[in-house]
Amino acid sequence: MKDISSDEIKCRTKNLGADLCGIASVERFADAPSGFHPTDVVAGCKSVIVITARFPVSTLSASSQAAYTFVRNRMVDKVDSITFQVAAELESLGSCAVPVPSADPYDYWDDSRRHGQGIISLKHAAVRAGLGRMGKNTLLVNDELGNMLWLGAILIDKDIEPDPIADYQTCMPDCRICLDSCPAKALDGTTIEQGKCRGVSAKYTEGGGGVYACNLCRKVCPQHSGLKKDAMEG
Ligand code: B12
Repeated sequence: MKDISSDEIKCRTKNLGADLCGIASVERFADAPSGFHPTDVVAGCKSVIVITARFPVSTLSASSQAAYTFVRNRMVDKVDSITFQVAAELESLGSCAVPVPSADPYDYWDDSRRHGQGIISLKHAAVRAGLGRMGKNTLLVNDELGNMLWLGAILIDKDIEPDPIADYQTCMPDCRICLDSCPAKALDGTTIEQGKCRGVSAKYTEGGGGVYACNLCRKVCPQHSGLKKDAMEG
């Protein structure tokens, strides 16, 4: 099999609709919790390819939670189609390449805490692939796209040139706007209490189906659609 380069992978993901693609070597996941390390999912994993697509910002201005949910669901389809397609192509070139679901399904669920965990955490993977830093709202913040992005990843058994880790500052040191705006008080600046968040954000009705009823922690962020460079320097 011929070696596949980082540039070829990035070009292919972008042709299929990704806005950004970064690569992390598996060594960067040494601090991942047991059960959620890339090699717990694919024993021979050597690199994690992380992609992101821009989440249309206009949807934040809609008063309809169904409109936001519709866009969110289309983002799941878009990103999952890209990782599914690229993983299949990498496999046909001789790799073991496994796409990570960008939302559900996932295996781990603790009913008592209403706490779920993706097969790997995509935001931690994105940090390790140089795509941004974690904000106080526990979301990934990218300098160009802010937190308005949707992540996907492929676990692959090949060494691919990794990208440098992002070194920009995201949240302003004294900013608490996401923490104070959370109607469930689910955020503490580093983690989220999922049961509290789900209590206000996950709504299901027999007629209307499932709706994401809250997205305030991403909407109120002054950096939600990209870093305001002047503010960060001042
Ligand atoms: C379960 C889940 C949720 C849960 C928990 C969210 C969370 N912050 O973890 C709930 C229902 C609350 C949720 C809500 C939302 N979600 Co959500 N969600 C997921 C999902 C499917 C899994 C996330 C996960 O595993 N969390 C559990 C872990 C990370 O947290 P934990 O148990 O506290 O883990 C601790 C340790 O175990 C450790 N850890 C865990 N893994 C690793 C790995 C390494 C390397 C290290 C060092 C440490 C470490 O760190 C944690 C803190 O100590 C991901 C998709 C994915 N596969 O990643 C999307 C995802 C995180 N969600 C996303 C989004 C957009 C949302 C919402 C905005 C949706 C909405 N309502 O509009 C809200 C935002 C709420 C918020 N502020 O987080 C996006 C985030 C994009 C971004 N910019 O970061 C993701 C990545 C989906 C995607 N494909 O883009 N979500």
